[in-house]
Amino acid sequence: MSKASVLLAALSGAALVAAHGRVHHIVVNGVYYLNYDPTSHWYQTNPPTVIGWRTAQQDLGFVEPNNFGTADMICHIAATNGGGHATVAAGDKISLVWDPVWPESHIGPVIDYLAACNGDCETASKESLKFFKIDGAGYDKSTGLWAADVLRNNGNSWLVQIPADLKPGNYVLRHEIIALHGGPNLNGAQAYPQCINLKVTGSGSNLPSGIAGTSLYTATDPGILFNPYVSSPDYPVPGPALIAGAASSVVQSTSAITSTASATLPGGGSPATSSTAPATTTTRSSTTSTSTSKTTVSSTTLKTSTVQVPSTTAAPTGGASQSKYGQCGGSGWTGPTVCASGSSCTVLNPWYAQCV
Ligand SMILES: [Cu+2]
Repeated sequence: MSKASVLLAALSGAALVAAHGRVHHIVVNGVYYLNYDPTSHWYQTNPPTVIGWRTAQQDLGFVEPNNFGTADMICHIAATNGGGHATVAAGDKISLVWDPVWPESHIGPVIDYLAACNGDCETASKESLKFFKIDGAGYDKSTGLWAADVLRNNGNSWLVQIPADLKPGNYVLRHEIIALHGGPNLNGAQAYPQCINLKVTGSGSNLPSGIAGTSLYTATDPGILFNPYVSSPDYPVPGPALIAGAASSVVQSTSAITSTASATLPGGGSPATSSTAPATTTTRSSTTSTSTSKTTVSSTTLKTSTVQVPSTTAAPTGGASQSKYGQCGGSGWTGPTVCASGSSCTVLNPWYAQCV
């Protein structure tokens, strides 16, 4: 391999890492919990024990509709149980903070599910989890915003409320953005599910019934195979109905961080190692401090960022042309770059060009 092709390979790898996104951390009542980080933990010999499920999606990518019926749809690609959990009270609101900033082009819904683990979520079989929908926001005609826009405008975070009457116990929170920029085409939508282990406390008795993660959606659901490029779209949020009493979302706000915590192990202990800080490419740090009447707590949160280096778009392989609203370019794209008549290839961002 020449030096130039080695460099190109390295650059395209960097671009893949920079694309899309994942939940970087959550904030519960001011307490910061690191989530699983596929861009760094995957490569570490002793990654920190975190509340999030480990996945094989190091490129921060997505599950495509062709795979909606497979186990990859439950908690993302080749997911395995998170090693610990966070404790929340029924009725608490949890802030799920994404990184990097969600791309403006990736319009779509934000949806949250819970599933009871019937034991420790750290060892539950993902195939046995039965998910029920606790919120699901799509397109808001009054504001002209998609839920993904609201998320980005809300400090790149989404606020989820645990039902106040939920039966105490261990639950997997399945949080998801579905990007619809390719939605007009079959298999064009992109699901970004993220799973986090929660121990829910309280005195409620409500345990809604749910369905398997492999049964949430199909590739041809009206909210999956959907053209968002119309004015004021009538968008049906896909998946099962919301549980009784649930709203499409709570009013969004961000959550100040007042302290950090490690994931709690099954049985209540703390992880032996304390390497909770994000590793590798830490380029910026910010210190937040919050005063209360009793005490002053300060904590330092580290934000990872990755240099975004899009690679050049590969040349088309043949005479095939892309249909309107289909992808026609972007980093790593090897499909058609010529658009069907009546549309032209428009670059939305370094990772995505579309026939519009
Ligand atoms: Cu993307």
